[in-house]
Amino acid sequence: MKVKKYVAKDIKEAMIQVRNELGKDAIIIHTRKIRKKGLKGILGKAEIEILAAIEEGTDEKPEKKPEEKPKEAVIDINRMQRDKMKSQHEFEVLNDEINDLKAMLKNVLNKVDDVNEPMSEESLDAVCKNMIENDVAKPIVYSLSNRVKTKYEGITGDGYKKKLKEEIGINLGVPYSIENTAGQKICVLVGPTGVGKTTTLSKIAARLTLVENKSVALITADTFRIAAVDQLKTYAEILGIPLTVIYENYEIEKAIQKYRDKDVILIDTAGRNHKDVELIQDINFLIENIDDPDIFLVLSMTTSYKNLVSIINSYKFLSDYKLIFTKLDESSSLGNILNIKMMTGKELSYTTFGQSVPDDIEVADIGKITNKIIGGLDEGSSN
Ligand SMILES: Nc1nc2c(ncn2[C@@H]2O[C@H](COP(=O)(O)OP(=O)(O)OP(=O)(O)O)[C@@H](O)[C@H]2O)c(=O)[nH]1
Ligand SMILES: [Mg+2]
Repeated sequence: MKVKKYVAKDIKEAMIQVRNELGKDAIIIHTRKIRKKGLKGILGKAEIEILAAIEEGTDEKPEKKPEEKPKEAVIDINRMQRDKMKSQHEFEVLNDEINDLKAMLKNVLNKVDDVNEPMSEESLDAVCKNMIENDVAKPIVYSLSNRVKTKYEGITGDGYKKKLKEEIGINLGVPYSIENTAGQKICVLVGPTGVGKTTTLSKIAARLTLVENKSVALITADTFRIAAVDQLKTYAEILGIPLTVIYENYEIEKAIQKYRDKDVILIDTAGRNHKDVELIQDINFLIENIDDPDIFLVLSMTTSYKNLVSIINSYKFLSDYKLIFTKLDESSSLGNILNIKMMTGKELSYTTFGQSVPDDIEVADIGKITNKIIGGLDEGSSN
């Protein structure tokens, strides 16, 4: 018996080879689909391998070429194919399986590409690095980033950045503004020396008077510096609003009584060295004479994180207060706004970004602050 193996691109071609070489009496021993080795073989088209045999002594002469006897050749092939229906069916099943495998492999490769393409880890690190660069405290960066990664599994690139921005926005909260609150408001500005309390108070007074049409009165308890009263008197005169100077804490009650009819009473205090605990706590004697005050702790963006933490600690005795951040124009990063907001849990209110009264103030713009903290997104106008 003569046995021979044939390889062709499909069964039809293989059978023609068998018939041409071994004749029409050839027996098919087995057929199978084969692939070349390696990735090319996996992804490329499979070939058909046929093992055929012919009894020695039988007419081995190949038939004439199919082109010469096309009808007979076709009939032959059909017969042989019918004989081997079972094998062919197996081919088809195998073929389907291979196609499925190919599709699966392609899918897996695509997925690998998806993960690698934006180099997600790198882009996550870049956003975090940017936040750290913008002075956001590392534990806050890690915590926010992890929160986003946990909430939105597998998030990367711009999507991650957007969600992180949203998370920062949530943590910064909705800022408080005096003009949006009903009833009489008595606001006291406190904070370290030279941070911009008097200037900010003048800006708020101007906004309320000129833009919001509110009736406003000013009280200053800052008689530490001779110029302090004059500074506020000037703004009060320009705005056409009353100003009362108090020299002792207890006088505040009477002064407030005087302005019963006003929508807003703004009270300025002397800047205090936050390391002088006694001096700082003196503010309590003023506050305890005020019914339901809105206290604003004024902090400058030019103060270091370490000092801001120390200031916050020295004002711990205040049961509640809002945060005002000044001098954003003098700071290249706004990370400390997020740090202090998250550390204290107190409401944000205004930010100021220049010396000009009344222009350089706004109710904290969370979008702008967030963009500046994250970096790489549109930053808006202030500073
Ligand atoms: N660049 C910049 N300067 C500001 C801003 N706000 C206030 N200043 C300036 O900071 C300086 C101090 O401002 P004040 O309003 O007197 O500060 P203060 O906290 O009242 O100071 P004390 O009453 O002495 O504690 C002034 O020169 C202001 O013009 C701001 O947002 N940006
Ligand atoms: Mg002042």
